[in-house]
Parts: sequence; C-alpha cells; structure tokens
Amino acid sequence: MDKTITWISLLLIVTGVAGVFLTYSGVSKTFEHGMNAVSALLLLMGVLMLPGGLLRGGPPKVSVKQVVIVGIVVFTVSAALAGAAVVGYGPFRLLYGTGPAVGESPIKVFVSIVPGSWDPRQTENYVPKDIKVVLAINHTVVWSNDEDLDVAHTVTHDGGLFDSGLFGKGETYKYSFAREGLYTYHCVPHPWMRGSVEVVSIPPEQVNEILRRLNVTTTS
Ligand SMILES: [Cu+2]
Repeated sequence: MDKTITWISLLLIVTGVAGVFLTYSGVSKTFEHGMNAVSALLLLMGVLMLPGGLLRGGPPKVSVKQVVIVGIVVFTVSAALAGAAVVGYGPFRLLYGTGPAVGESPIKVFVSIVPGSWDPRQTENYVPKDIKVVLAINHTVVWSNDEDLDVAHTVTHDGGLFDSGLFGKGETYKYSFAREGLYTYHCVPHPWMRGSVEVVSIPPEQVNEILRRLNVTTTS
C-alpha cells in the first residue's frame, strides 16, 4: 500500500463530501452549481485514486488497531450523518421540504435596489431597507434591480431560507413569506447591502376587515 496516495485520496474524498454537504446547506444558491461541480470532481478523483493507493505493492497488511480506528471513524461519521438527517440539518433539510407553499398576497410590497447600490460608499441600497409586512395582506415582497449600470444583485436570506440568485438590471425577484418572524437578508456580491423583512400576523377577522376597507378582493 502506498501511504501518500492513500492519504491524498482520503483527503480528496473528505474535501469532496464536505463541499457537497456545504453547498446543499443553503449557504448560497449563487455559488451552489460551481461549488458542487468542483466538490464532486474532488470526490470522484479521491474514489478513483483510493484503490490504487491501497493495493499498490500487494494487498495492505492491517493490524487490529487499524481496523478498530477505521471502525470508530466510520461509526462516528455514520452517527453524525444519521443525526443530521433526523434533525434536518444542512442538505437533509430537503427531506422535510421548505415549509408550506404560500400563495401571493393581495397587496405586494416593492423594494427597490437603487442605482449605485454596488458602491460600498453609498449607504442607500435596498430601499426601503427595513420593512414590516402582515400575513395574508402584503406578505409578498418584490425586489427590483433599478441600477442604471449593468450590475447584478441578489436577495439572499442570512439563514438560507430564500435566495434570488443573481438578477440583473431591470429584473425583479419575488418572495412570499409564510410565517411570522424577522428575516434579515443581504446581497452576495455586495455584502454591505443589507435589509430586513419583519413578518407579523393579525386575526383573520381583522385581515378581512382591512381588505374590505381597502376594497381589495382576494382570489381564494
Ligand atoms: Cu448587490
């Protein structure tokens, strides 16, 4: 067995698995595809190299101690993965879906990404920066990229709940909030761009009363 090749291939496999896990953890859709391709390639290289390293110069002679160590590592990794699956951590969140699908609200809220948002010296970017919306009334927010130059931005939740991916000048991104909470978000290429949406709920009678007074008809 060739120790160097074996270690390199194990390192590639670990890096590859970690990379795939991270990219599916909702860090950012913007980098997901590129990162995944690189991680998958590392993983593949590791898997292809491993037998070469292990079997070079005849089958490896292993001691009981080595078997025990490998056993402990395999057990720990399996237990960690099983635990992650149970609590829906990282990529396993996909097993539990993304929460209830929610329709668009009768009233939409518009946030403008104003010209010059790409400039870190400019304090105005998402305008208005911090908004409050009410479930069933105006929980659908539309962000529009109003740059006058060809600059793409993202609307990316800090916790990975939603991510627009890059969208260019003149384009919009729409998201409907399903639950109460404070949602802070940022722009991936310009991390100084930050905004928040506070989502609150009120009793259904009040919702109906407000919509009736505003003369807004719902389609449900
Ligand atoms: Cu941006």
